[in-house]
Amino acid sequence: MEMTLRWYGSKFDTVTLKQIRQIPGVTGVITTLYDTKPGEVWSRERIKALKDEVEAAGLHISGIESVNIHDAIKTGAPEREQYIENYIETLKNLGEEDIHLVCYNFMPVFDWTRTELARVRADGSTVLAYTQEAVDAIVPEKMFDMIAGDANGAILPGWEPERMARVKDLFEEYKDVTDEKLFENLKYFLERIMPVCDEYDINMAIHPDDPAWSVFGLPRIIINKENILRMMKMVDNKHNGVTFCSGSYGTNLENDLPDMIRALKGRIHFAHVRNLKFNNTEPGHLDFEEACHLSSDGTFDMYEIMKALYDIDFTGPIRPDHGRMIWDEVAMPGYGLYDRALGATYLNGLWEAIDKSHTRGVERR
Ligand SMILES: [Mn+2]
Repeated sequence: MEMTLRWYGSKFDTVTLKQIRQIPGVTGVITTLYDTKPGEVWSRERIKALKDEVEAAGLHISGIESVNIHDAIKTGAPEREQYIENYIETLKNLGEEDIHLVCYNFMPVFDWTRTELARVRADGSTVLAYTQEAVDAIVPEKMFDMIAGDANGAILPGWEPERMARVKDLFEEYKDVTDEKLFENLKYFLERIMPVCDEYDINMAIHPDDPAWSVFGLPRIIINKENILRMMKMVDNKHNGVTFCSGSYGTNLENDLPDMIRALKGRIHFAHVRNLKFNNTEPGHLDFEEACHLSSDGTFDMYEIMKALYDIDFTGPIRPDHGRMIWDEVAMPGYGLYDRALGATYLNGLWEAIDKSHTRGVERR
C-alpha cells in the first residue's frame, strides 16, 4: 500500500503540500480539479499543471478523487451520450499524464450525508455526525441549510451551493430511477468507458454510498457486499473496481468490513480507512459520529481492517479519511491536517506491525 492524503488544491485547501510532505510515510496525494463541474472535460494542460505543482513539492499524484459523474449519466437521460464522451476524454487526458486511478461515486442528488459537521466531543474536538432523527425531521431542501453554517467557509464536495439551489429539480429528475434502473445506468456507463481504461490502464474505483442506505427515498446501490459483487460481475473487467471506504460501508453495522475486503480481493484499487463511533444503534434512532482513527476510540477494529487489506496483498493508495478538528485548526470539516496526520501515522504503525509479525513468522492465528 501507499499512504496518501487527500488534497483539494492550493486554491481550496487550507493544508499545504509542504505540510503533507512532512507527514511521516506519506508519499502521494489524492487530488482533483475542484473547480470543474460534473460533465466537463478536464484539459491535459490543467492536469499537467496540477501534476507539476504536486511533484515540485516532492510528492506525486496517486489518484484522482473525484471525477464526478453528471446526473444525466446516473438518470440515463439522452444527454448522457455527450457526458460519457466528455468523461472518456477526461480519462484519456489523465492517462496521457500517467494517472491511473479515478475514484467516483454513483449517488443520486446528495453526495455523503451528515446531519452535523461540528459535534463537540468530550475532549473538545469536533466531528461530523449523523442522527436518523435529524434526517427524518427535515425535508431534503433544508439539508444543506442545516449543515452549511458549520462548514468553516469551505465548499463541501458534493454540496456545492449552486447544486443545492436546485435540489427540488434534481429530485424530479430522479423520480423514476429505481435501484434496478441505477444499476442499469451504471452498467451502461462502465461498458462505455472500459475500453479507454484498458488502453491507459486506469483503475476506476467506485466510492460507496454514504450512509449505506437510502436517504430521502432516493435509490442507493453501492451499499453492501452483495451489491458490490453484482457490480463487479456485471462489467467483469479488473479496471472496474472499488474504493473500499470503511467509514461509509461501516455505517451499516451488518457490513462485516474485513470479510468484505477479502471478498473484493484484486478489485480494491483505493482504500479510505477511518473509524466511527456508534452511540445508538436502534433503527430510527441511529446515531454515529466520526471518531479518531484509533480502534479504542470508536466501534471498528482497525487492526482487523488493516490486516484484511494486508492479507489480500493490497498495493494501492490508502488514505486516512475524515479526521476530527483538533488543536484549534480551522479547515474544511473532516479535512484538517492534524487529525488526518495522526491517522496516517497510526495506520502506518498498524501496517508495519502486521507486516513484521507476518514476515518474522511470529504471528499466532
Ligand atoms: Mn470515503
